[in-house]
Amino acid sequence: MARYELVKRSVALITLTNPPVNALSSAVRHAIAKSMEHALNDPKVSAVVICGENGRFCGGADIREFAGPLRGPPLVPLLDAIEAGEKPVVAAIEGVALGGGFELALVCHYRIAHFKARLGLPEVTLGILPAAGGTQRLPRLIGIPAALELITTGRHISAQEALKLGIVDQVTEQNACEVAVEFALRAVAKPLSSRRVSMLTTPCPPDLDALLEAVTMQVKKKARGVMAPLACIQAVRAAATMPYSKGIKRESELMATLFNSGQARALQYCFFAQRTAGKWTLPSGAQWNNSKPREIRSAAIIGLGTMGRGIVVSLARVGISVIAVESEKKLLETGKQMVIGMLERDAKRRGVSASLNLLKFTLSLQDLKDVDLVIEAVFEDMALKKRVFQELSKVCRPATLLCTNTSGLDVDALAGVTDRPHLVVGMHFFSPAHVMKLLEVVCGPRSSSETIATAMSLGKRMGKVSVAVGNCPGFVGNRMLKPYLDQATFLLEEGATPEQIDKALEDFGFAMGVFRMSDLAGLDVGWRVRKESGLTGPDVDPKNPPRRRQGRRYCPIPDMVCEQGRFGQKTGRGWYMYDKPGGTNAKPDPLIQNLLEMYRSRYGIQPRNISDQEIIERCLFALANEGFRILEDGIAARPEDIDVIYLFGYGFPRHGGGPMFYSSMVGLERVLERLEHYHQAHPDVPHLEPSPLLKKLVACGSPPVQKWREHIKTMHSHL
Ligand code: 3H9
Repeated sequence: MARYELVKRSVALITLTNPPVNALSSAVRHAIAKSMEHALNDPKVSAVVICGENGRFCGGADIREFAGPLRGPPLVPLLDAIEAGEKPVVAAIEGVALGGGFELALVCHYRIAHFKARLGLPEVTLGILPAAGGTQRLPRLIGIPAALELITTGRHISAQEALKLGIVDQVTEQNACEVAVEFALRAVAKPLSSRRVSMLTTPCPPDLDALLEAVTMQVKKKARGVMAPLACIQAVRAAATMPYSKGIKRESELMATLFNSGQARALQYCFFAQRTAGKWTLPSGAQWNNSKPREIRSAAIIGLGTMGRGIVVSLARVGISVIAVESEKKLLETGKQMVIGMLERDAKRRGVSASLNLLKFTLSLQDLKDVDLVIEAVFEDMALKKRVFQELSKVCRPATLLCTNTSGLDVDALAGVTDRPHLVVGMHFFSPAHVMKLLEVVCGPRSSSETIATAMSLGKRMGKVSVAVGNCPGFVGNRMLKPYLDQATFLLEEGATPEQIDKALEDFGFAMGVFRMSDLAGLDVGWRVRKESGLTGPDVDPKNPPRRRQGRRYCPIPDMVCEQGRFGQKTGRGWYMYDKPGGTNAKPDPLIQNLLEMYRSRYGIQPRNISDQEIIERCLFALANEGFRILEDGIAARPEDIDVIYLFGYGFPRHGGGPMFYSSMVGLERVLERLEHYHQAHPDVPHLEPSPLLKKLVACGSPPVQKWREHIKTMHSHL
């Protein structure tokens, strides 16, 4: 777990060897302790260099070990001993120095970084704090404001920024390890006292309290209800006001409050879930590590609406040539100008040049005959999409992959109109597509493993978190959204207001409440879908009771809002009112209040006080209940995939872990009991009826999320 060798006759070179990121597992800590002891006691050794194998210094503590009891030497005394040693120790940082890895570098007396290295203390993103002295040493080294920013955000910085901040002593374009060895030899004669960061006095700004208060406000606003950043601020305060010996105790106390918290468990679950999600597998045995993706050099996008434009930008900025197609000259010109503007702004922000030379704009599908892949992003209309796919079949060379950016239509029905159903796959982007990280890759029953591998790998190349899902109406994300939205509107009928429901969800941690989110997305989209499915509009049988459709409860309030031309932010009116069309400042609208009151009196509904707890339970348990059904139906392979979709596509708070993990944290038994209770009160709402899988899991003793898969029949998997 660490290699020890003597180089240049007197330098002990300690190489961490724990692939893939040289995490500080108990075995690695043990090996470092032994190697350091050896180096300090060997009279031949005059200096030490610590580096990591395979060009990676260290990715920090081994997060997988957090779930069990602490084994091996604890990190704090180990690091303190390195710093206190009488021989100079140099960190040779290549790749990453993160978390405990960065803390290891901080106890070295000198730090040399390769110019491509990245450093940071991302513990806060895992619900904990840098508890191996990071909160005490970094402020002493670079001052309170800069340390606070890095510790409370978890931001990774480049070697160049680390040099500017005074974190590293030298940045090199050569082999950092070799440079560090030469550096160590020169350091032998120099005194070490000023190089021990824990011995430095923290440079303390005169307005410390005001600064900490301002950062606290910022953090509370940005990460509502999240504990770790607040604990980080307290630890940094200790660095400013206490000697190291006391500050490190405070750091440890704060860590103890966070370490076993539900938030830390959820955030660490998210870390692994995100990495698991890319590992798709099909019942045929084809999976992520045995299916080769095709290389995509050129792509075409059909449709330059909001989605199409975002997809063009996502492709062009990773170096893929894109042909963008529109049906009319005016639409093409508008789309072109917008794409160019977006790419230029994006390039300016990233300090690179805009890749405009990769773009071509055309009105003719004939221009697509040689592209490697097409993504259709036309209006959400099956007949139109089918026409486009038929055309593409005729025009594109037989090997071209045909992808559809639909948010819920049948991908297999589209595959069926082409001459290559095995090369058809869904790529469901989220709006705005160049910003949102999520991509649902929708696998039809005929999509080949190579096609799926290519779509997943293209998503990764575009910087997306890609999740493979099965083909059913709404796939995973939008299928689950329906019961969630339904509960919100039923709660309106029963006495709640949009602001009350949104506040409860935002206090829970959602980026946006359900009504603010709907206003942003546009209310007309769902209205059109409801009209097409015969739930509202002139085709509805007048004998149908107004609050029932297809034998179940139906809330017509969203239709009534749309009938008034209130389509959300874009029209300046929706569930809220806005200063102007396109405005974002949502204010409660008395007209919506009136509409709700009139509606309730018309149907004789006595409004009641609804608690925030009921709002959360009904919305979130209905959401998770559909997630259980999705698992049963084989539309998602694992609960982690569902959670990742909700974290990256629907603003579910990371410290809640996602709807499925949240259910397990609340306790499956409790979720089952509450769903039974609400279903009894609302028997005409099938989404509240507990799913068989939930019942089965409870009957099996509520196993942890990672074990649910063992209880799901995969016979009818759609993946
Ligand atoms: C800490 O240090 C606490 C301290 O303050 C001490 C307190 C006392 N542990 O991301 P990748 C796995 S907290 C265990 O796909 P990349 C990862 O799951 C820690 N496993 O690669 C994956 O496994 P698999 C603070 C880890 O190149 C594989 O390695 N440190 C760890 O895209 C490859 O990972 C952090 O928060 C770990 N620490 O990105 C850094 N790290 O192959 C967390 C990774 O089975 N790590 N794995 O799916 C990262 O941010 C990225 O992994 C990194 C590489 C940037 C390093």
